[in-house]
Amino acid sequence: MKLLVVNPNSSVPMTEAIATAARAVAAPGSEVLACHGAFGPLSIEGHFEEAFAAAAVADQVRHAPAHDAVVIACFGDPGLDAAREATRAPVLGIAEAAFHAASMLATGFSVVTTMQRTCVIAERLVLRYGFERICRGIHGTDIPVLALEDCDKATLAQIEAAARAALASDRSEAIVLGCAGMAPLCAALSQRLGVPVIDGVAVAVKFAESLVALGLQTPKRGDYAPPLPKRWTGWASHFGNGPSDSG
Ligand code: 5HY
Repeated sequence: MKLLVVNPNSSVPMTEAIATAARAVAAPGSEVLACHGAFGPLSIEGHFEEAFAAAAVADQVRHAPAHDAVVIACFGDPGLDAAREATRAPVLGIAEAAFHAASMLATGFSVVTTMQRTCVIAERLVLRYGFERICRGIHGTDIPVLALEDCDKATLAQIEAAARAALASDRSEAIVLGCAGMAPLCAALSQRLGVPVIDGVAVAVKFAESLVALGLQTPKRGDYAPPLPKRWTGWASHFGNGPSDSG
């Protein structure tokens, strides 16, 4: 199968790290096609940036080569619904996948993420996906997303400490990593913490493989029907059908 892994931010090093994490767990028959947004911020740490990231995801999926499934590798799951309109392949966001995995392992989990200001994005996803009864806490570390590109021992120690504090204060038994850029740290954190530490990139890859193996696809009717044909204008004119208007 061909698995399209989209990094919604435009960081090349982070895209490479995400691709490595995906390939580390992908089945022998799975080819990982990694890409990143053709435009937008180098990292996504707020609502304004996420708006452009969602458009970048939709752009990548709409114009992607043939694929069997899509993983959106950013913890805000930006553009998830738009991507599901744009393809019949299953589309998984790493936050949604990670929450589901945590719910199969523990009665309660905590999220440890990057900037405090992004916690509200995770809080809204917990409510959207229906995990408010078992997500017992969401904790920011104020570690910038791009600081994870060359994560040093101090950063790893800071995330570990935040996870320990979350497990204790929330009375939870699993940790969800709240950033795709944390994927390379998952194994070390799992070993240090002694509880399930869930990286949404890896989980989304395996869930996607399962859906494809079961022949399950996104229904192209109703809520996820393809976008209606119409003319688009300006820089987004290439999304439209019919004579473009560059005005
Ligand atoms: C991510 N931002 O996974 C999120 C993390 C966050 O650029 N990739 C990003 O804090 O929302």
